[in-house]
Amino acid sequence: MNTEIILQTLKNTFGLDARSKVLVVGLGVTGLSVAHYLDQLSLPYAIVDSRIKPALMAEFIEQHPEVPVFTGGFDADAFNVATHLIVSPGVALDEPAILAALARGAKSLSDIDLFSRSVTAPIVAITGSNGKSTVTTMVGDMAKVAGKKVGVGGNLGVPALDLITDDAELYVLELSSFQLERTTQLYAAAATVLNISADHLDRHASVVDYANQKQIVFNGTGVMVLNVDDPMVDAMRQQGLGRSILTFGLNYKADFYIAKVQGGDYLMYQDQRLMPVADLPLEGSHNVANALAALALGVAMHLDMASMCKALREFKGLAHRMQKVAVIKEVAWINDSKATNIGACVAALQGYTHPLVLIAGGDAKGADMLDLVPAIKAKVKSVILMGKDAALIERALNGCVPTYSAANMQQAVKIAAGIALTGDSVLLSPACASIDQFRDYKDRGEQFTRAVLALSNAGKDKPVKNAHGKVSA
Ligand code: UMA
Ligand code: ADP
Repeated sequence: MNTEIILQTLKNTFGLDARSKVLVVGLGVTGLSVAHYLDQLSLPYAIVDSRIKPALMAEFIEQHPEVPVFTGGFDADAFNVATHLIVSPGVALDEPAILAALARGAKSLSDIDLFSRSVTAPIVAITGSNGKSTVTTMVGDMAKVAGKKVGVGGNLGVPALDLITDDAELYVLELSSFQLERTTQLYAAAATVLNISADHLDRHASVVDYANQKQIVFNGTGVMVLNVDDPMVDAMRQQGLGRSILTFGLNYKADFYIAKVQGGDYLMYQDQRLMPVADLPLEGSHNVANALAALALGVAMHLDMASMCKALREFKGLAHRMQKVAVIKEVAWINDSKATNIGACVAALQGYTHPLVLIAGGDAKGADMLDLVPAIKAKVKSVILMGKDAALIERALNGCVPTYSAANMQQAVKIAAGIALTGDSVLLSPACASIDQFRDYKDRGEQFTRAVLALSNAGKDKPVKNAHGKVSA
């Protein structure tokens, strides 16, 4: 890191220097990465977290005994003196303490702002409701196969600021709507909104508001990659005045599309045949769309086509996304725990042509579960519901398929084992967030996997339905 240049840039861009009172809001992995970054620049700061004992606090205090840390609420005094707030994505920007500080003249910036103003290598930025992690990983793999030194992270896991290295030639960032809504300085060389479906409506006022936050990804100049199958994304071409456009689509002719050539389906770039769809190792048409998006971003960054196709052929897929856990007595058990919204669950269901038992439910995050009904009606023979908003889904389904309720994942798997017949699949694709019952989606997927692997013949007894279609297992 060239600290001198970065310090100058921070001063010019944000008015931030050693005299500023910087308040890092949230002591999670983002807050820690910001702290580490400020340490490297010898800029002072304080940290605030509304939890009494954030998980990373002990480690932080041990390493930074001199840094003021306020926990157990948003300390008014800390906010009153702050000139700059660096707010973690999980903290809502309409927290009263934050609004008061901004009204008093404090500036708000994000870890992504700091990152973008500190690196010289180009940034590929990927957002959307679903497929972000998959496409981010695909583009990262493509760059690696092409021999580039690439940093891959953001919402995917490793915070952007922790990716900074002097020899990086490219950064590939997955960005959430929360990260984008607080970012003004991204300037990505290539950017995409993969798709828009209702998500995080507990934090955004409406789908339109959520889509508006997503299109912040296109600020600046470079290439914008647009999904022509998605009307809300396609409409964003009007916003990207400073950007050239590359398009992808499964249903319409785009720059990157699918064509039948001599009886086989091919991934195409304009008139160029790239590779057979059958060579893609991932299931589901949504993953074909993801591959097209990744190719478009790679072309925007001038990666060579042979390396990109090789990376796609070798792509293993990510855990908890349509992951086959086991086949037991000719029933396939699929872990799609990362389906935390309706769009992801619908995409999963669309890929099926044989009978399906679905395990769904959790925290709906304000989404309208009626949007789930047509796909369930078309593809699913029974639904096992669990979690905080199970009743919302049950009400939306209104008896169009049999439903069962489960108190926990072990029970859900046991019920599914009792219902599924030879040739069926059992799919965990909850359409909801996991936090009401699990640590996170990984914990949910792991509990599912453990329960499936522990299935015994004794656990496969048929469940008994009561008069309301509920089951006692
Ligand atoms: N906190 C408060 N007050 C609040 C909310 C949170 O003090 O009102 C504190 C918590 O006590 C905790 C800290 O903030 O100590 C956590 O901060 P955070 O929630 O912003 O989470 P991080 O650990 O910094 O992780 C974040 C992303 N988390 C969220 O956006 C919720 C991670 O995405 C991301 O990987 C990481 O930054 C690195 O960029 C996770 C996620 O669930 C995977 N993202 C959502 C999604 O994909 O749907 C958006
Ligand atoms: P994100 O990072 O946006 O959450 P992931 O790649 O982690 O995306 O996938 C999350 C969920 O969305 C998984 O259930 C996956 O099967 C599904 N999914 C992946 N790509 C798409 C897509 N293009 N459209 C709809 N659903 C998708």
